[in-house]
Amino acid sequence: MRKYKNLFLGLLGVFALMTSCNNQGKSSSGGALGSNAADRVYVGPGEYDEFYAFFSGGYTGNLTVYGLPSGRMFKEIPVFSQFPTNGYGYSEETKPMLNTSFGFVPWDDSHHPDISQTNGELDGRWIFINGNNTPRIARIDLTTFETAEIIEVPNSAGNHSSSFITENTEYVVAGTRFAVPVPQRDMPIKDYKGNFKGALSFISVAPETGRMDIKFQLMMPGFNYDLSHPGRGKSHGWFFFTTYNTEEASTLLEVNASQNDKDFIAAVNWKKIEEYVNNGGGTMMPAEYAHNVYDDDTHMATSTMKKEVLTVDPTKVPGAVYFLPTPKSPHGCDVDPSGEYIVGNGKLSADLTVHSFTKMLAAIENEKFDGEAYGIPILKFEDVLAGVVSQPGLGPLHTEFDGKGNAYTTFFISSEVVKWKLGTWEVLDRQPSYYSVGHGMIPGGNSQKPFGKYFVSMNKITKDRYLPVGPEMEHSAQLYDISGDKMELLLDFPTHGEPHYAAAIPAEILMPKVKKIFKLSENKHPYAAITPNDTKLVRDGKVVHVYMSTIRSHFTPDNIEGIKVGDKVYFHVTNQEQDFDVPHGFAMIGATNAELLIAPGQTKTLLWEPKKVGVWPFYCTDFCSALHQEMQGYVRVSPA
Ligand code: CUK
Ligand code: CUA
Repeated sequence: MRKYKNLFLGLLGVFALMTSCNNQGKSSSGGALGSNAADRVYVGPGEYDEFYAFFSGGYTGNLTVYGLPSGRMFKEIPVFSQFPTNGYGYSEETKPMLNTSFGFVPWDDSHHPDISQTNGELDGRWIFINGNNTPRIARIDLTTFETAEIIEVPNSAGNHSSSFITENTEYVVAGTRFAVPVPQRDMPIKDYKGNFKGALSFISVAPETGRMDIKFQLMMPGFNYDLSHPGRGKSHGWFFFTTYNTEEASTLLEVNASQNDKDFIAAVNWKKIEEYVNNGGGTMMPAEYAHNVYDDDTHMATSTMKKEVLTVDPTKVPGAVYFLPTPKSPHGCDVDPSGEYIVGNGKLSADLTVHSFTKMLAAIENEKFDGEAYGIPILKFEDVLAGVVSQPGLGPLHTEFDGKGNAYTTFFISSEVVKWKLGTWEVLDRQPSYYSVGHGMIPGGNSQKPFGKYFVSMNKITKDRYLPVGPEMEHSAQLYDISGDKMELLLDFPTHGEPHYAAAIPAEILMPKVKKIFKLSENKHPYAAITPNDTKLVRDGKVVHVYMSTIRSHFTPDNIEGIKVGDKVYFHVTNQEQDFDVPHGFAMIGATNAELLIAPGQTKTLLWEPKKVGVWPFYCTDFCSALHQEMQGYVRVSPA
């Protein structure tokens, strides 16, 4: 333990040194800039990028869309956070998306996007992302780039080892970072050990609709489940989770946690558990969680509160769960495209540990056990080990694969990306990252078929890379060309929020699926104004519904009378345009929510509660035509 402590302090020292070195004023481009870098990232006016890249927004709670190789940002997709730009989470239609068992939670911390797959290859139907803080998983529809569904994950806290998907998108998997009492109750924190649980949730995804449902929760010992990855190919049917704090300390000061020389990678045979629950296994337990679904036809979200969840005790399903000892607080848990290698990045270890799936099966078969933890067999380290990448850098976090037999691991502390060979474990190349890289990403790197042309590093520290903008900077990504033997740095570009992870897909797969308008004729919104005759004002007590239409360059109706102080006025605005990229906005003076941005064919609703007598204007916020400034109207508000 003392030895280990010294290593830890040593790592911190190196980190301090590194950051202080980087602090010496303006850097150059930072070493090996690829030749013709500008040409290789330049996407000319009117040209398209080769890849769509989706970056998690971290503490923005959202997801941003970039083009690669240009590094241009195309969109921010609101997911877990209210978004004034288009009224998400403010409009009546989208508010239910942010319901949880804790009430309305209009913010989260999103970490890991993952794109849906068919037969282990990216299919571009949906992208999933986790809400880390108030545990939730979201599904974004990649035909509309809108959040289609959010499911809360009960019995969890710090939904971090999420949201990774199996190779046919059978499941999106969520693992709890914080172990908690299950069910939640008032108990002494010091009694954590042996009493808290770590829920690993297997959320089924309906093949056609994508609809999510918690199939079962595996109630694991109270470790911290940090990251996860599905098996693929030969290991399809298994899921792997890194753990830390297997000491189960309630305070993670270094003296308490990290005592164990090795933590675990938990290997879960989900197919076996699926069979067990399909045959009536498991225990239904009370659990409140919200399930929110956005309907593209009505353009409305509904929120349902669920009351129970199926839980599984891993010791009741023999052969379903094993622990693979892995040195020192492994963070990333990455499975190579063949499904054979499971890379455990022990962030406090000097080496990279790679386990073999084949050897794991043999060790299970031959009962090569090294004791057990809470009834779960621990496999012998030597019997599952495929190899070790020896001292490649400091602070390994995450590994990606190029599909050509190479792996790329990010090193937070030594601030670099290291390329090494699967099977021989030799280091082939290294490039610095500026600075302190977290995840890396290769398009399709989470699938059986990566597109190993680019590697993107997502860096935590941006100082001295861009014009300073005060003490707070956006994070930064760097694009490397990895098509040759050596990685070549091509480009820096700022990202938005904290992009923990990203996922990318070739534009040629996704672009043909993208919707350009919503068909007005298919608009099933109950308050839609599809034809000019549908616009009207309907009063029901103090509630007023305004069925309003908007089309260049007019709102109908645009002079509204008969409204009184204290009314609740719902403006249901239908955009009757049927041309690509002609949205209209709607903003009302004194509205305490936000504006609306209404896509062609869509209906959105703003609630306005007038407080003052007078004649009050509204207008279109999106410059839509030469007569944009003429898109305006008045509401007369009379005394109550
Ligand atoms: S991550 Cu979430 S703490 Cu290494 Cu996947 Cu950044
Ligand atoms: Cu409609 Cu501006």
